[in-house]
Amino acid sequence: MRLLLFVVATTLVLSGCGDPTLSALLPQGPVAESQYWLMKLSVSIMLGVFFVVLVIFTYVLIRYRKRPGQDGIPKQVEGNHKLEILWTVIPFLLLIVMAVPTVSINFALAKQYPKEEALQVKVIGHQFWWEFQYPDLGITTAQDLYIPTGKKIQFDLTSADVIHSFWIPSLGGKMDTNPGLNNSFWLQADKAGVYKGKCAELCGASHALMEFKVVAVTPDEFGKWTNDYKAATAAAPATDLAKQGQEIFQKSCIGCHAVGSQGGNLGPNLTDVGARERIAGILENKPDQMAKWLRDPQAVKPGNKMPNLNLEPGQVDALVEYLEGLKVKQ
Ligand SMILES: [Cu+2]
Repeated sequence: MRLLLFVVATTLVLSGCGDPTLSALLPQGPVAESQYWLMKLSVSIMLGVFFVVLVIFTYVLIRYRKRPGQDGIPKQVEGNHKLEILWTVIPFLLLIVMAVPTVSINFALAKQYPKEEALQVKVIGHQFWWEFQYPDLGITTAQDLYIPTGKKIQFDLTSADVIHSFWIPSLGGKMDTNPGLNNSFWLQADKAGVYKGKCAELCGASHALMEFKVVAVTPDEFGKWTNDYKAATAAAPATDLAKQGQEIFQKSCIGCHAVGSQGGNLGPNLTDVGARERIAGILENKPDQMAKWLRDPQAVKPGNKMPNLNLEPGQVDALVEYLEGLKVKQ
């Protein structure tokens, strides 16, 4: 009865793991699919071996148990040639069955695609946010990674400070971003949608808050997004309050944050911050949440590099108005 309860409870808990935007067990692209296939192959082989051993073990326990009236130790057997060959050959074959697809898939996933065949994206991990550069498109953005569906994305990954790990579970396995080193791999999303990304390497106080989103759109929409993104850099603030916000931004924020190509690169590029899925990767993108972030960034994401600017309430309102207005048309 207890066992049954345990099984039911575990099933219920695990059924919560089926989020197609965040699960390696619900693959959404070819890389994730081949990795999932490898997982299934090795788990099936392991389970097969486990059950065969269990059955033989149980059979031997029962068949050769000590019976009433039996005295002394049983006949001792050693050096069975046939058995020894059998239990050497079977694991060897099983390892080959696992090794051949594992090695060939590994090589296929490590292939580097040139820009004719794949969209090139440079990923830079920062404490605690992600920078994305599209060198061939002249676009630098952060936190929301736009990609076209059905196309390979070739990543070049590095870090600006400590080791992070770039992970989009539903699109494929993770890859470390190391300071001073460049790693590369490719991923692809088959269906349009928003996939969740995580940092998978403990990198400081707000490691668990270092989230990002992958926004996969059709190739047409992606083309439109790139054009809009470039146009958005020139857009003027829509209201007087936003204009005030822009002035504050250009005095206090531009040393670290860029809009378009104007500004520093210590903090996230904010060209389309008003259109992003989240603020700082974790807060809902709403004016009150943006204000909460601006009033005290350290309270939201401890240890991040943005200082508390001690803004007056009026300045916060103006900045919120300006920043929420930074969008690319969709
Ligand atoms: Cu990290």
